[in-house]
Amino acid sequence: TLALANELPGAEIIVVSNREPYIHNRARDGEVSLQIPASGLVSALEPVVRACGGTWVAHGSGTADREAVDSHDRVAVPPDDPSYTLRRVWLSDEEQDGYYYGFANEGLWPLCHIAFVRPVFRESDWAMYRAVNEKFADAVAEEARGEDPIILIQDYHFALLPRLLRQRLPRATIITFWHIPWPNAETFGICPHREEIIEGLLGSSIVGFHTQFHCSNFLDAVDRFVESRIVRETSTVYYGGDMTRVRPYPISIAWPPAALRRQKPVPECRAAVRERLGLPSDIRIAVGIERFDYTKGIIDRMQAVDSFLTEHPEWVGRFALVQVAAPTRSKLASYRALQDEALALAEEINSRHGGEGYRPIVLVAEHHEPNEVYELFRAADLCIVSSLHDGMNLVAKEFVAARDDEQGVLVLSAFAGASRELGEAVIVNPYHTHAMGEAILRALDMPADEQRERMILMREQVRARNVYRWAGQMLLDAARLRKRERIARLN
Ligand code: GDG
Repeated sequence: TLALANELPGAEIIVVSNREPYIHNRARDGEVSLQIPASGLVSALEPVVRACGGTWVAHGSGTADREAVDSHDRVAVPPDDPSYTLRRVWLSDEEQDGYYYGFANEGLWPLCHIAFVRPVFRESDWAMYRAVNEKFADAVAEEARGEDPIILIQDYHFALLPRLLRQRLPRATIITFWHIPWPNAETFGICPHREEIIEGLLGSSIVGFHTQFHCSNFLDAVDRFVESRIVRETSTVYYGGDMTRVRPYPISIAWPPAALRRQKPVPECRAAVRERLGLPSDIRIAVGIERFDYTKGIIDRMQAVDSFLTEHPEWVGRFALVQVAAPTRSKLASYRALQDEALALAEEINSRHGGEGYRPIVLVAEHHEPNEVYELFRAADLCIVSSLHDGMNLVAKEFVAARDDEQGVLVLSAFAGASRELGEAVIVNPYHTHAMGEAILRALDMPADEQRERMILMREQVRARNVYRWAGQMLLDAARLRKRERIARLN
């Protein structure tokens, strides 16, 4: 942080995301409680903004958010140690339906994940998406004190925002990070608004993705759908009068993670979790933790457990999958259908392999506190991340960070960005049910020495390439750009 402050003397930092890092809710008893949302983006970015200060602009979504506001829709956060300003933007139900549920989550989310859920593009959603991007552009311009802030735009909700901000603040340094995959050009091409989306993003000084693969896909889409000049060697796009660099910044977690500080030793976590879930003390467990989303391969993971128990019946009664799935986007039919399907499948598998108090699949469809999440990671013999497609996946990195005992096996989808960095995991294809079942067996049989060797390498990777480095690298690139621009203006 100190080095960064030297590189960016007096720079003003503004982060924009849909989700706010602190949600104020009023409970039935009238008490206001503070919720920290289950989102990869917030887990990754919040520690950085805490360290740098500045302003975070986001949609105010909590039932008591408006009451928590001091003046002009601003509030100082975190509440117990105020270190930056949260500026809330208020959206009507109609705006939220069109921009968030509609265009962003029924259009762009399935489009970019190639998850075989057909993307839906409604004209009315697109109109709302454009209007909300304008609304955020006004809010950011209002918050900016100087002419050249550094603006960090987060995610697929704001593809049009970079260009709208470039018009309002021509000298700003705009860094846009796309947290989900960017599909190949052919797939992206089915989006009816592909040109506008690409032109919008090219208002950025830098566009970032998790992997080089997603950067290349983006450059291919630029090449195919807009008139521009691309220099592949430096990954730079010249479009109109603008120059945009396209760079990989693999996201990560804070090291050490805050929730690890309050954890008991691993044997105590193992005992506590087994007791709380009513499982025998000697049972081996796998954990899965995520938002209840169809890209995460929750159904496929349960099918793999089914295949494993069918092929290796000696494990019946000795192994269980503990699946935590926090409900998300439940307003959308595709999400409700997944929840129903998963509950029914868990019941069906449990009735076939279970009995006498034994359930091979323990499905808890509730949000958990970070402490409980880390306790589960520490209690587990293996963690299964079986995303069908995932930008990065922070759960994989959190599991590795949680295991300071250097034990435990990570079973990881080849289609999560994290598999590029965590090669010592047992890498699986979640579409290959039988092979994933065999991977579970391999993980359960893995000797302690081998677990340790693999875990040490993965922990080293997550420690060295932590979230401070992710944000730091983006800000250092911004600093270099600003210096170059200053020199160019001198000539
Ligand atoms: C997007 C991209 C990319 C989950 N359930 C609970 C809970 N979580 C936390 C996890 C983790 C976070 O939510 C999920 O992060 P992921 O990265 O795995 O996934 P997405 O939310 O889809 O995030 C993804 C990420 O953005 C960052 O760029 O990696 O590819 O899809 O931190 O621990 N946390 C709590 N209770 C839960 O029940 N407290």
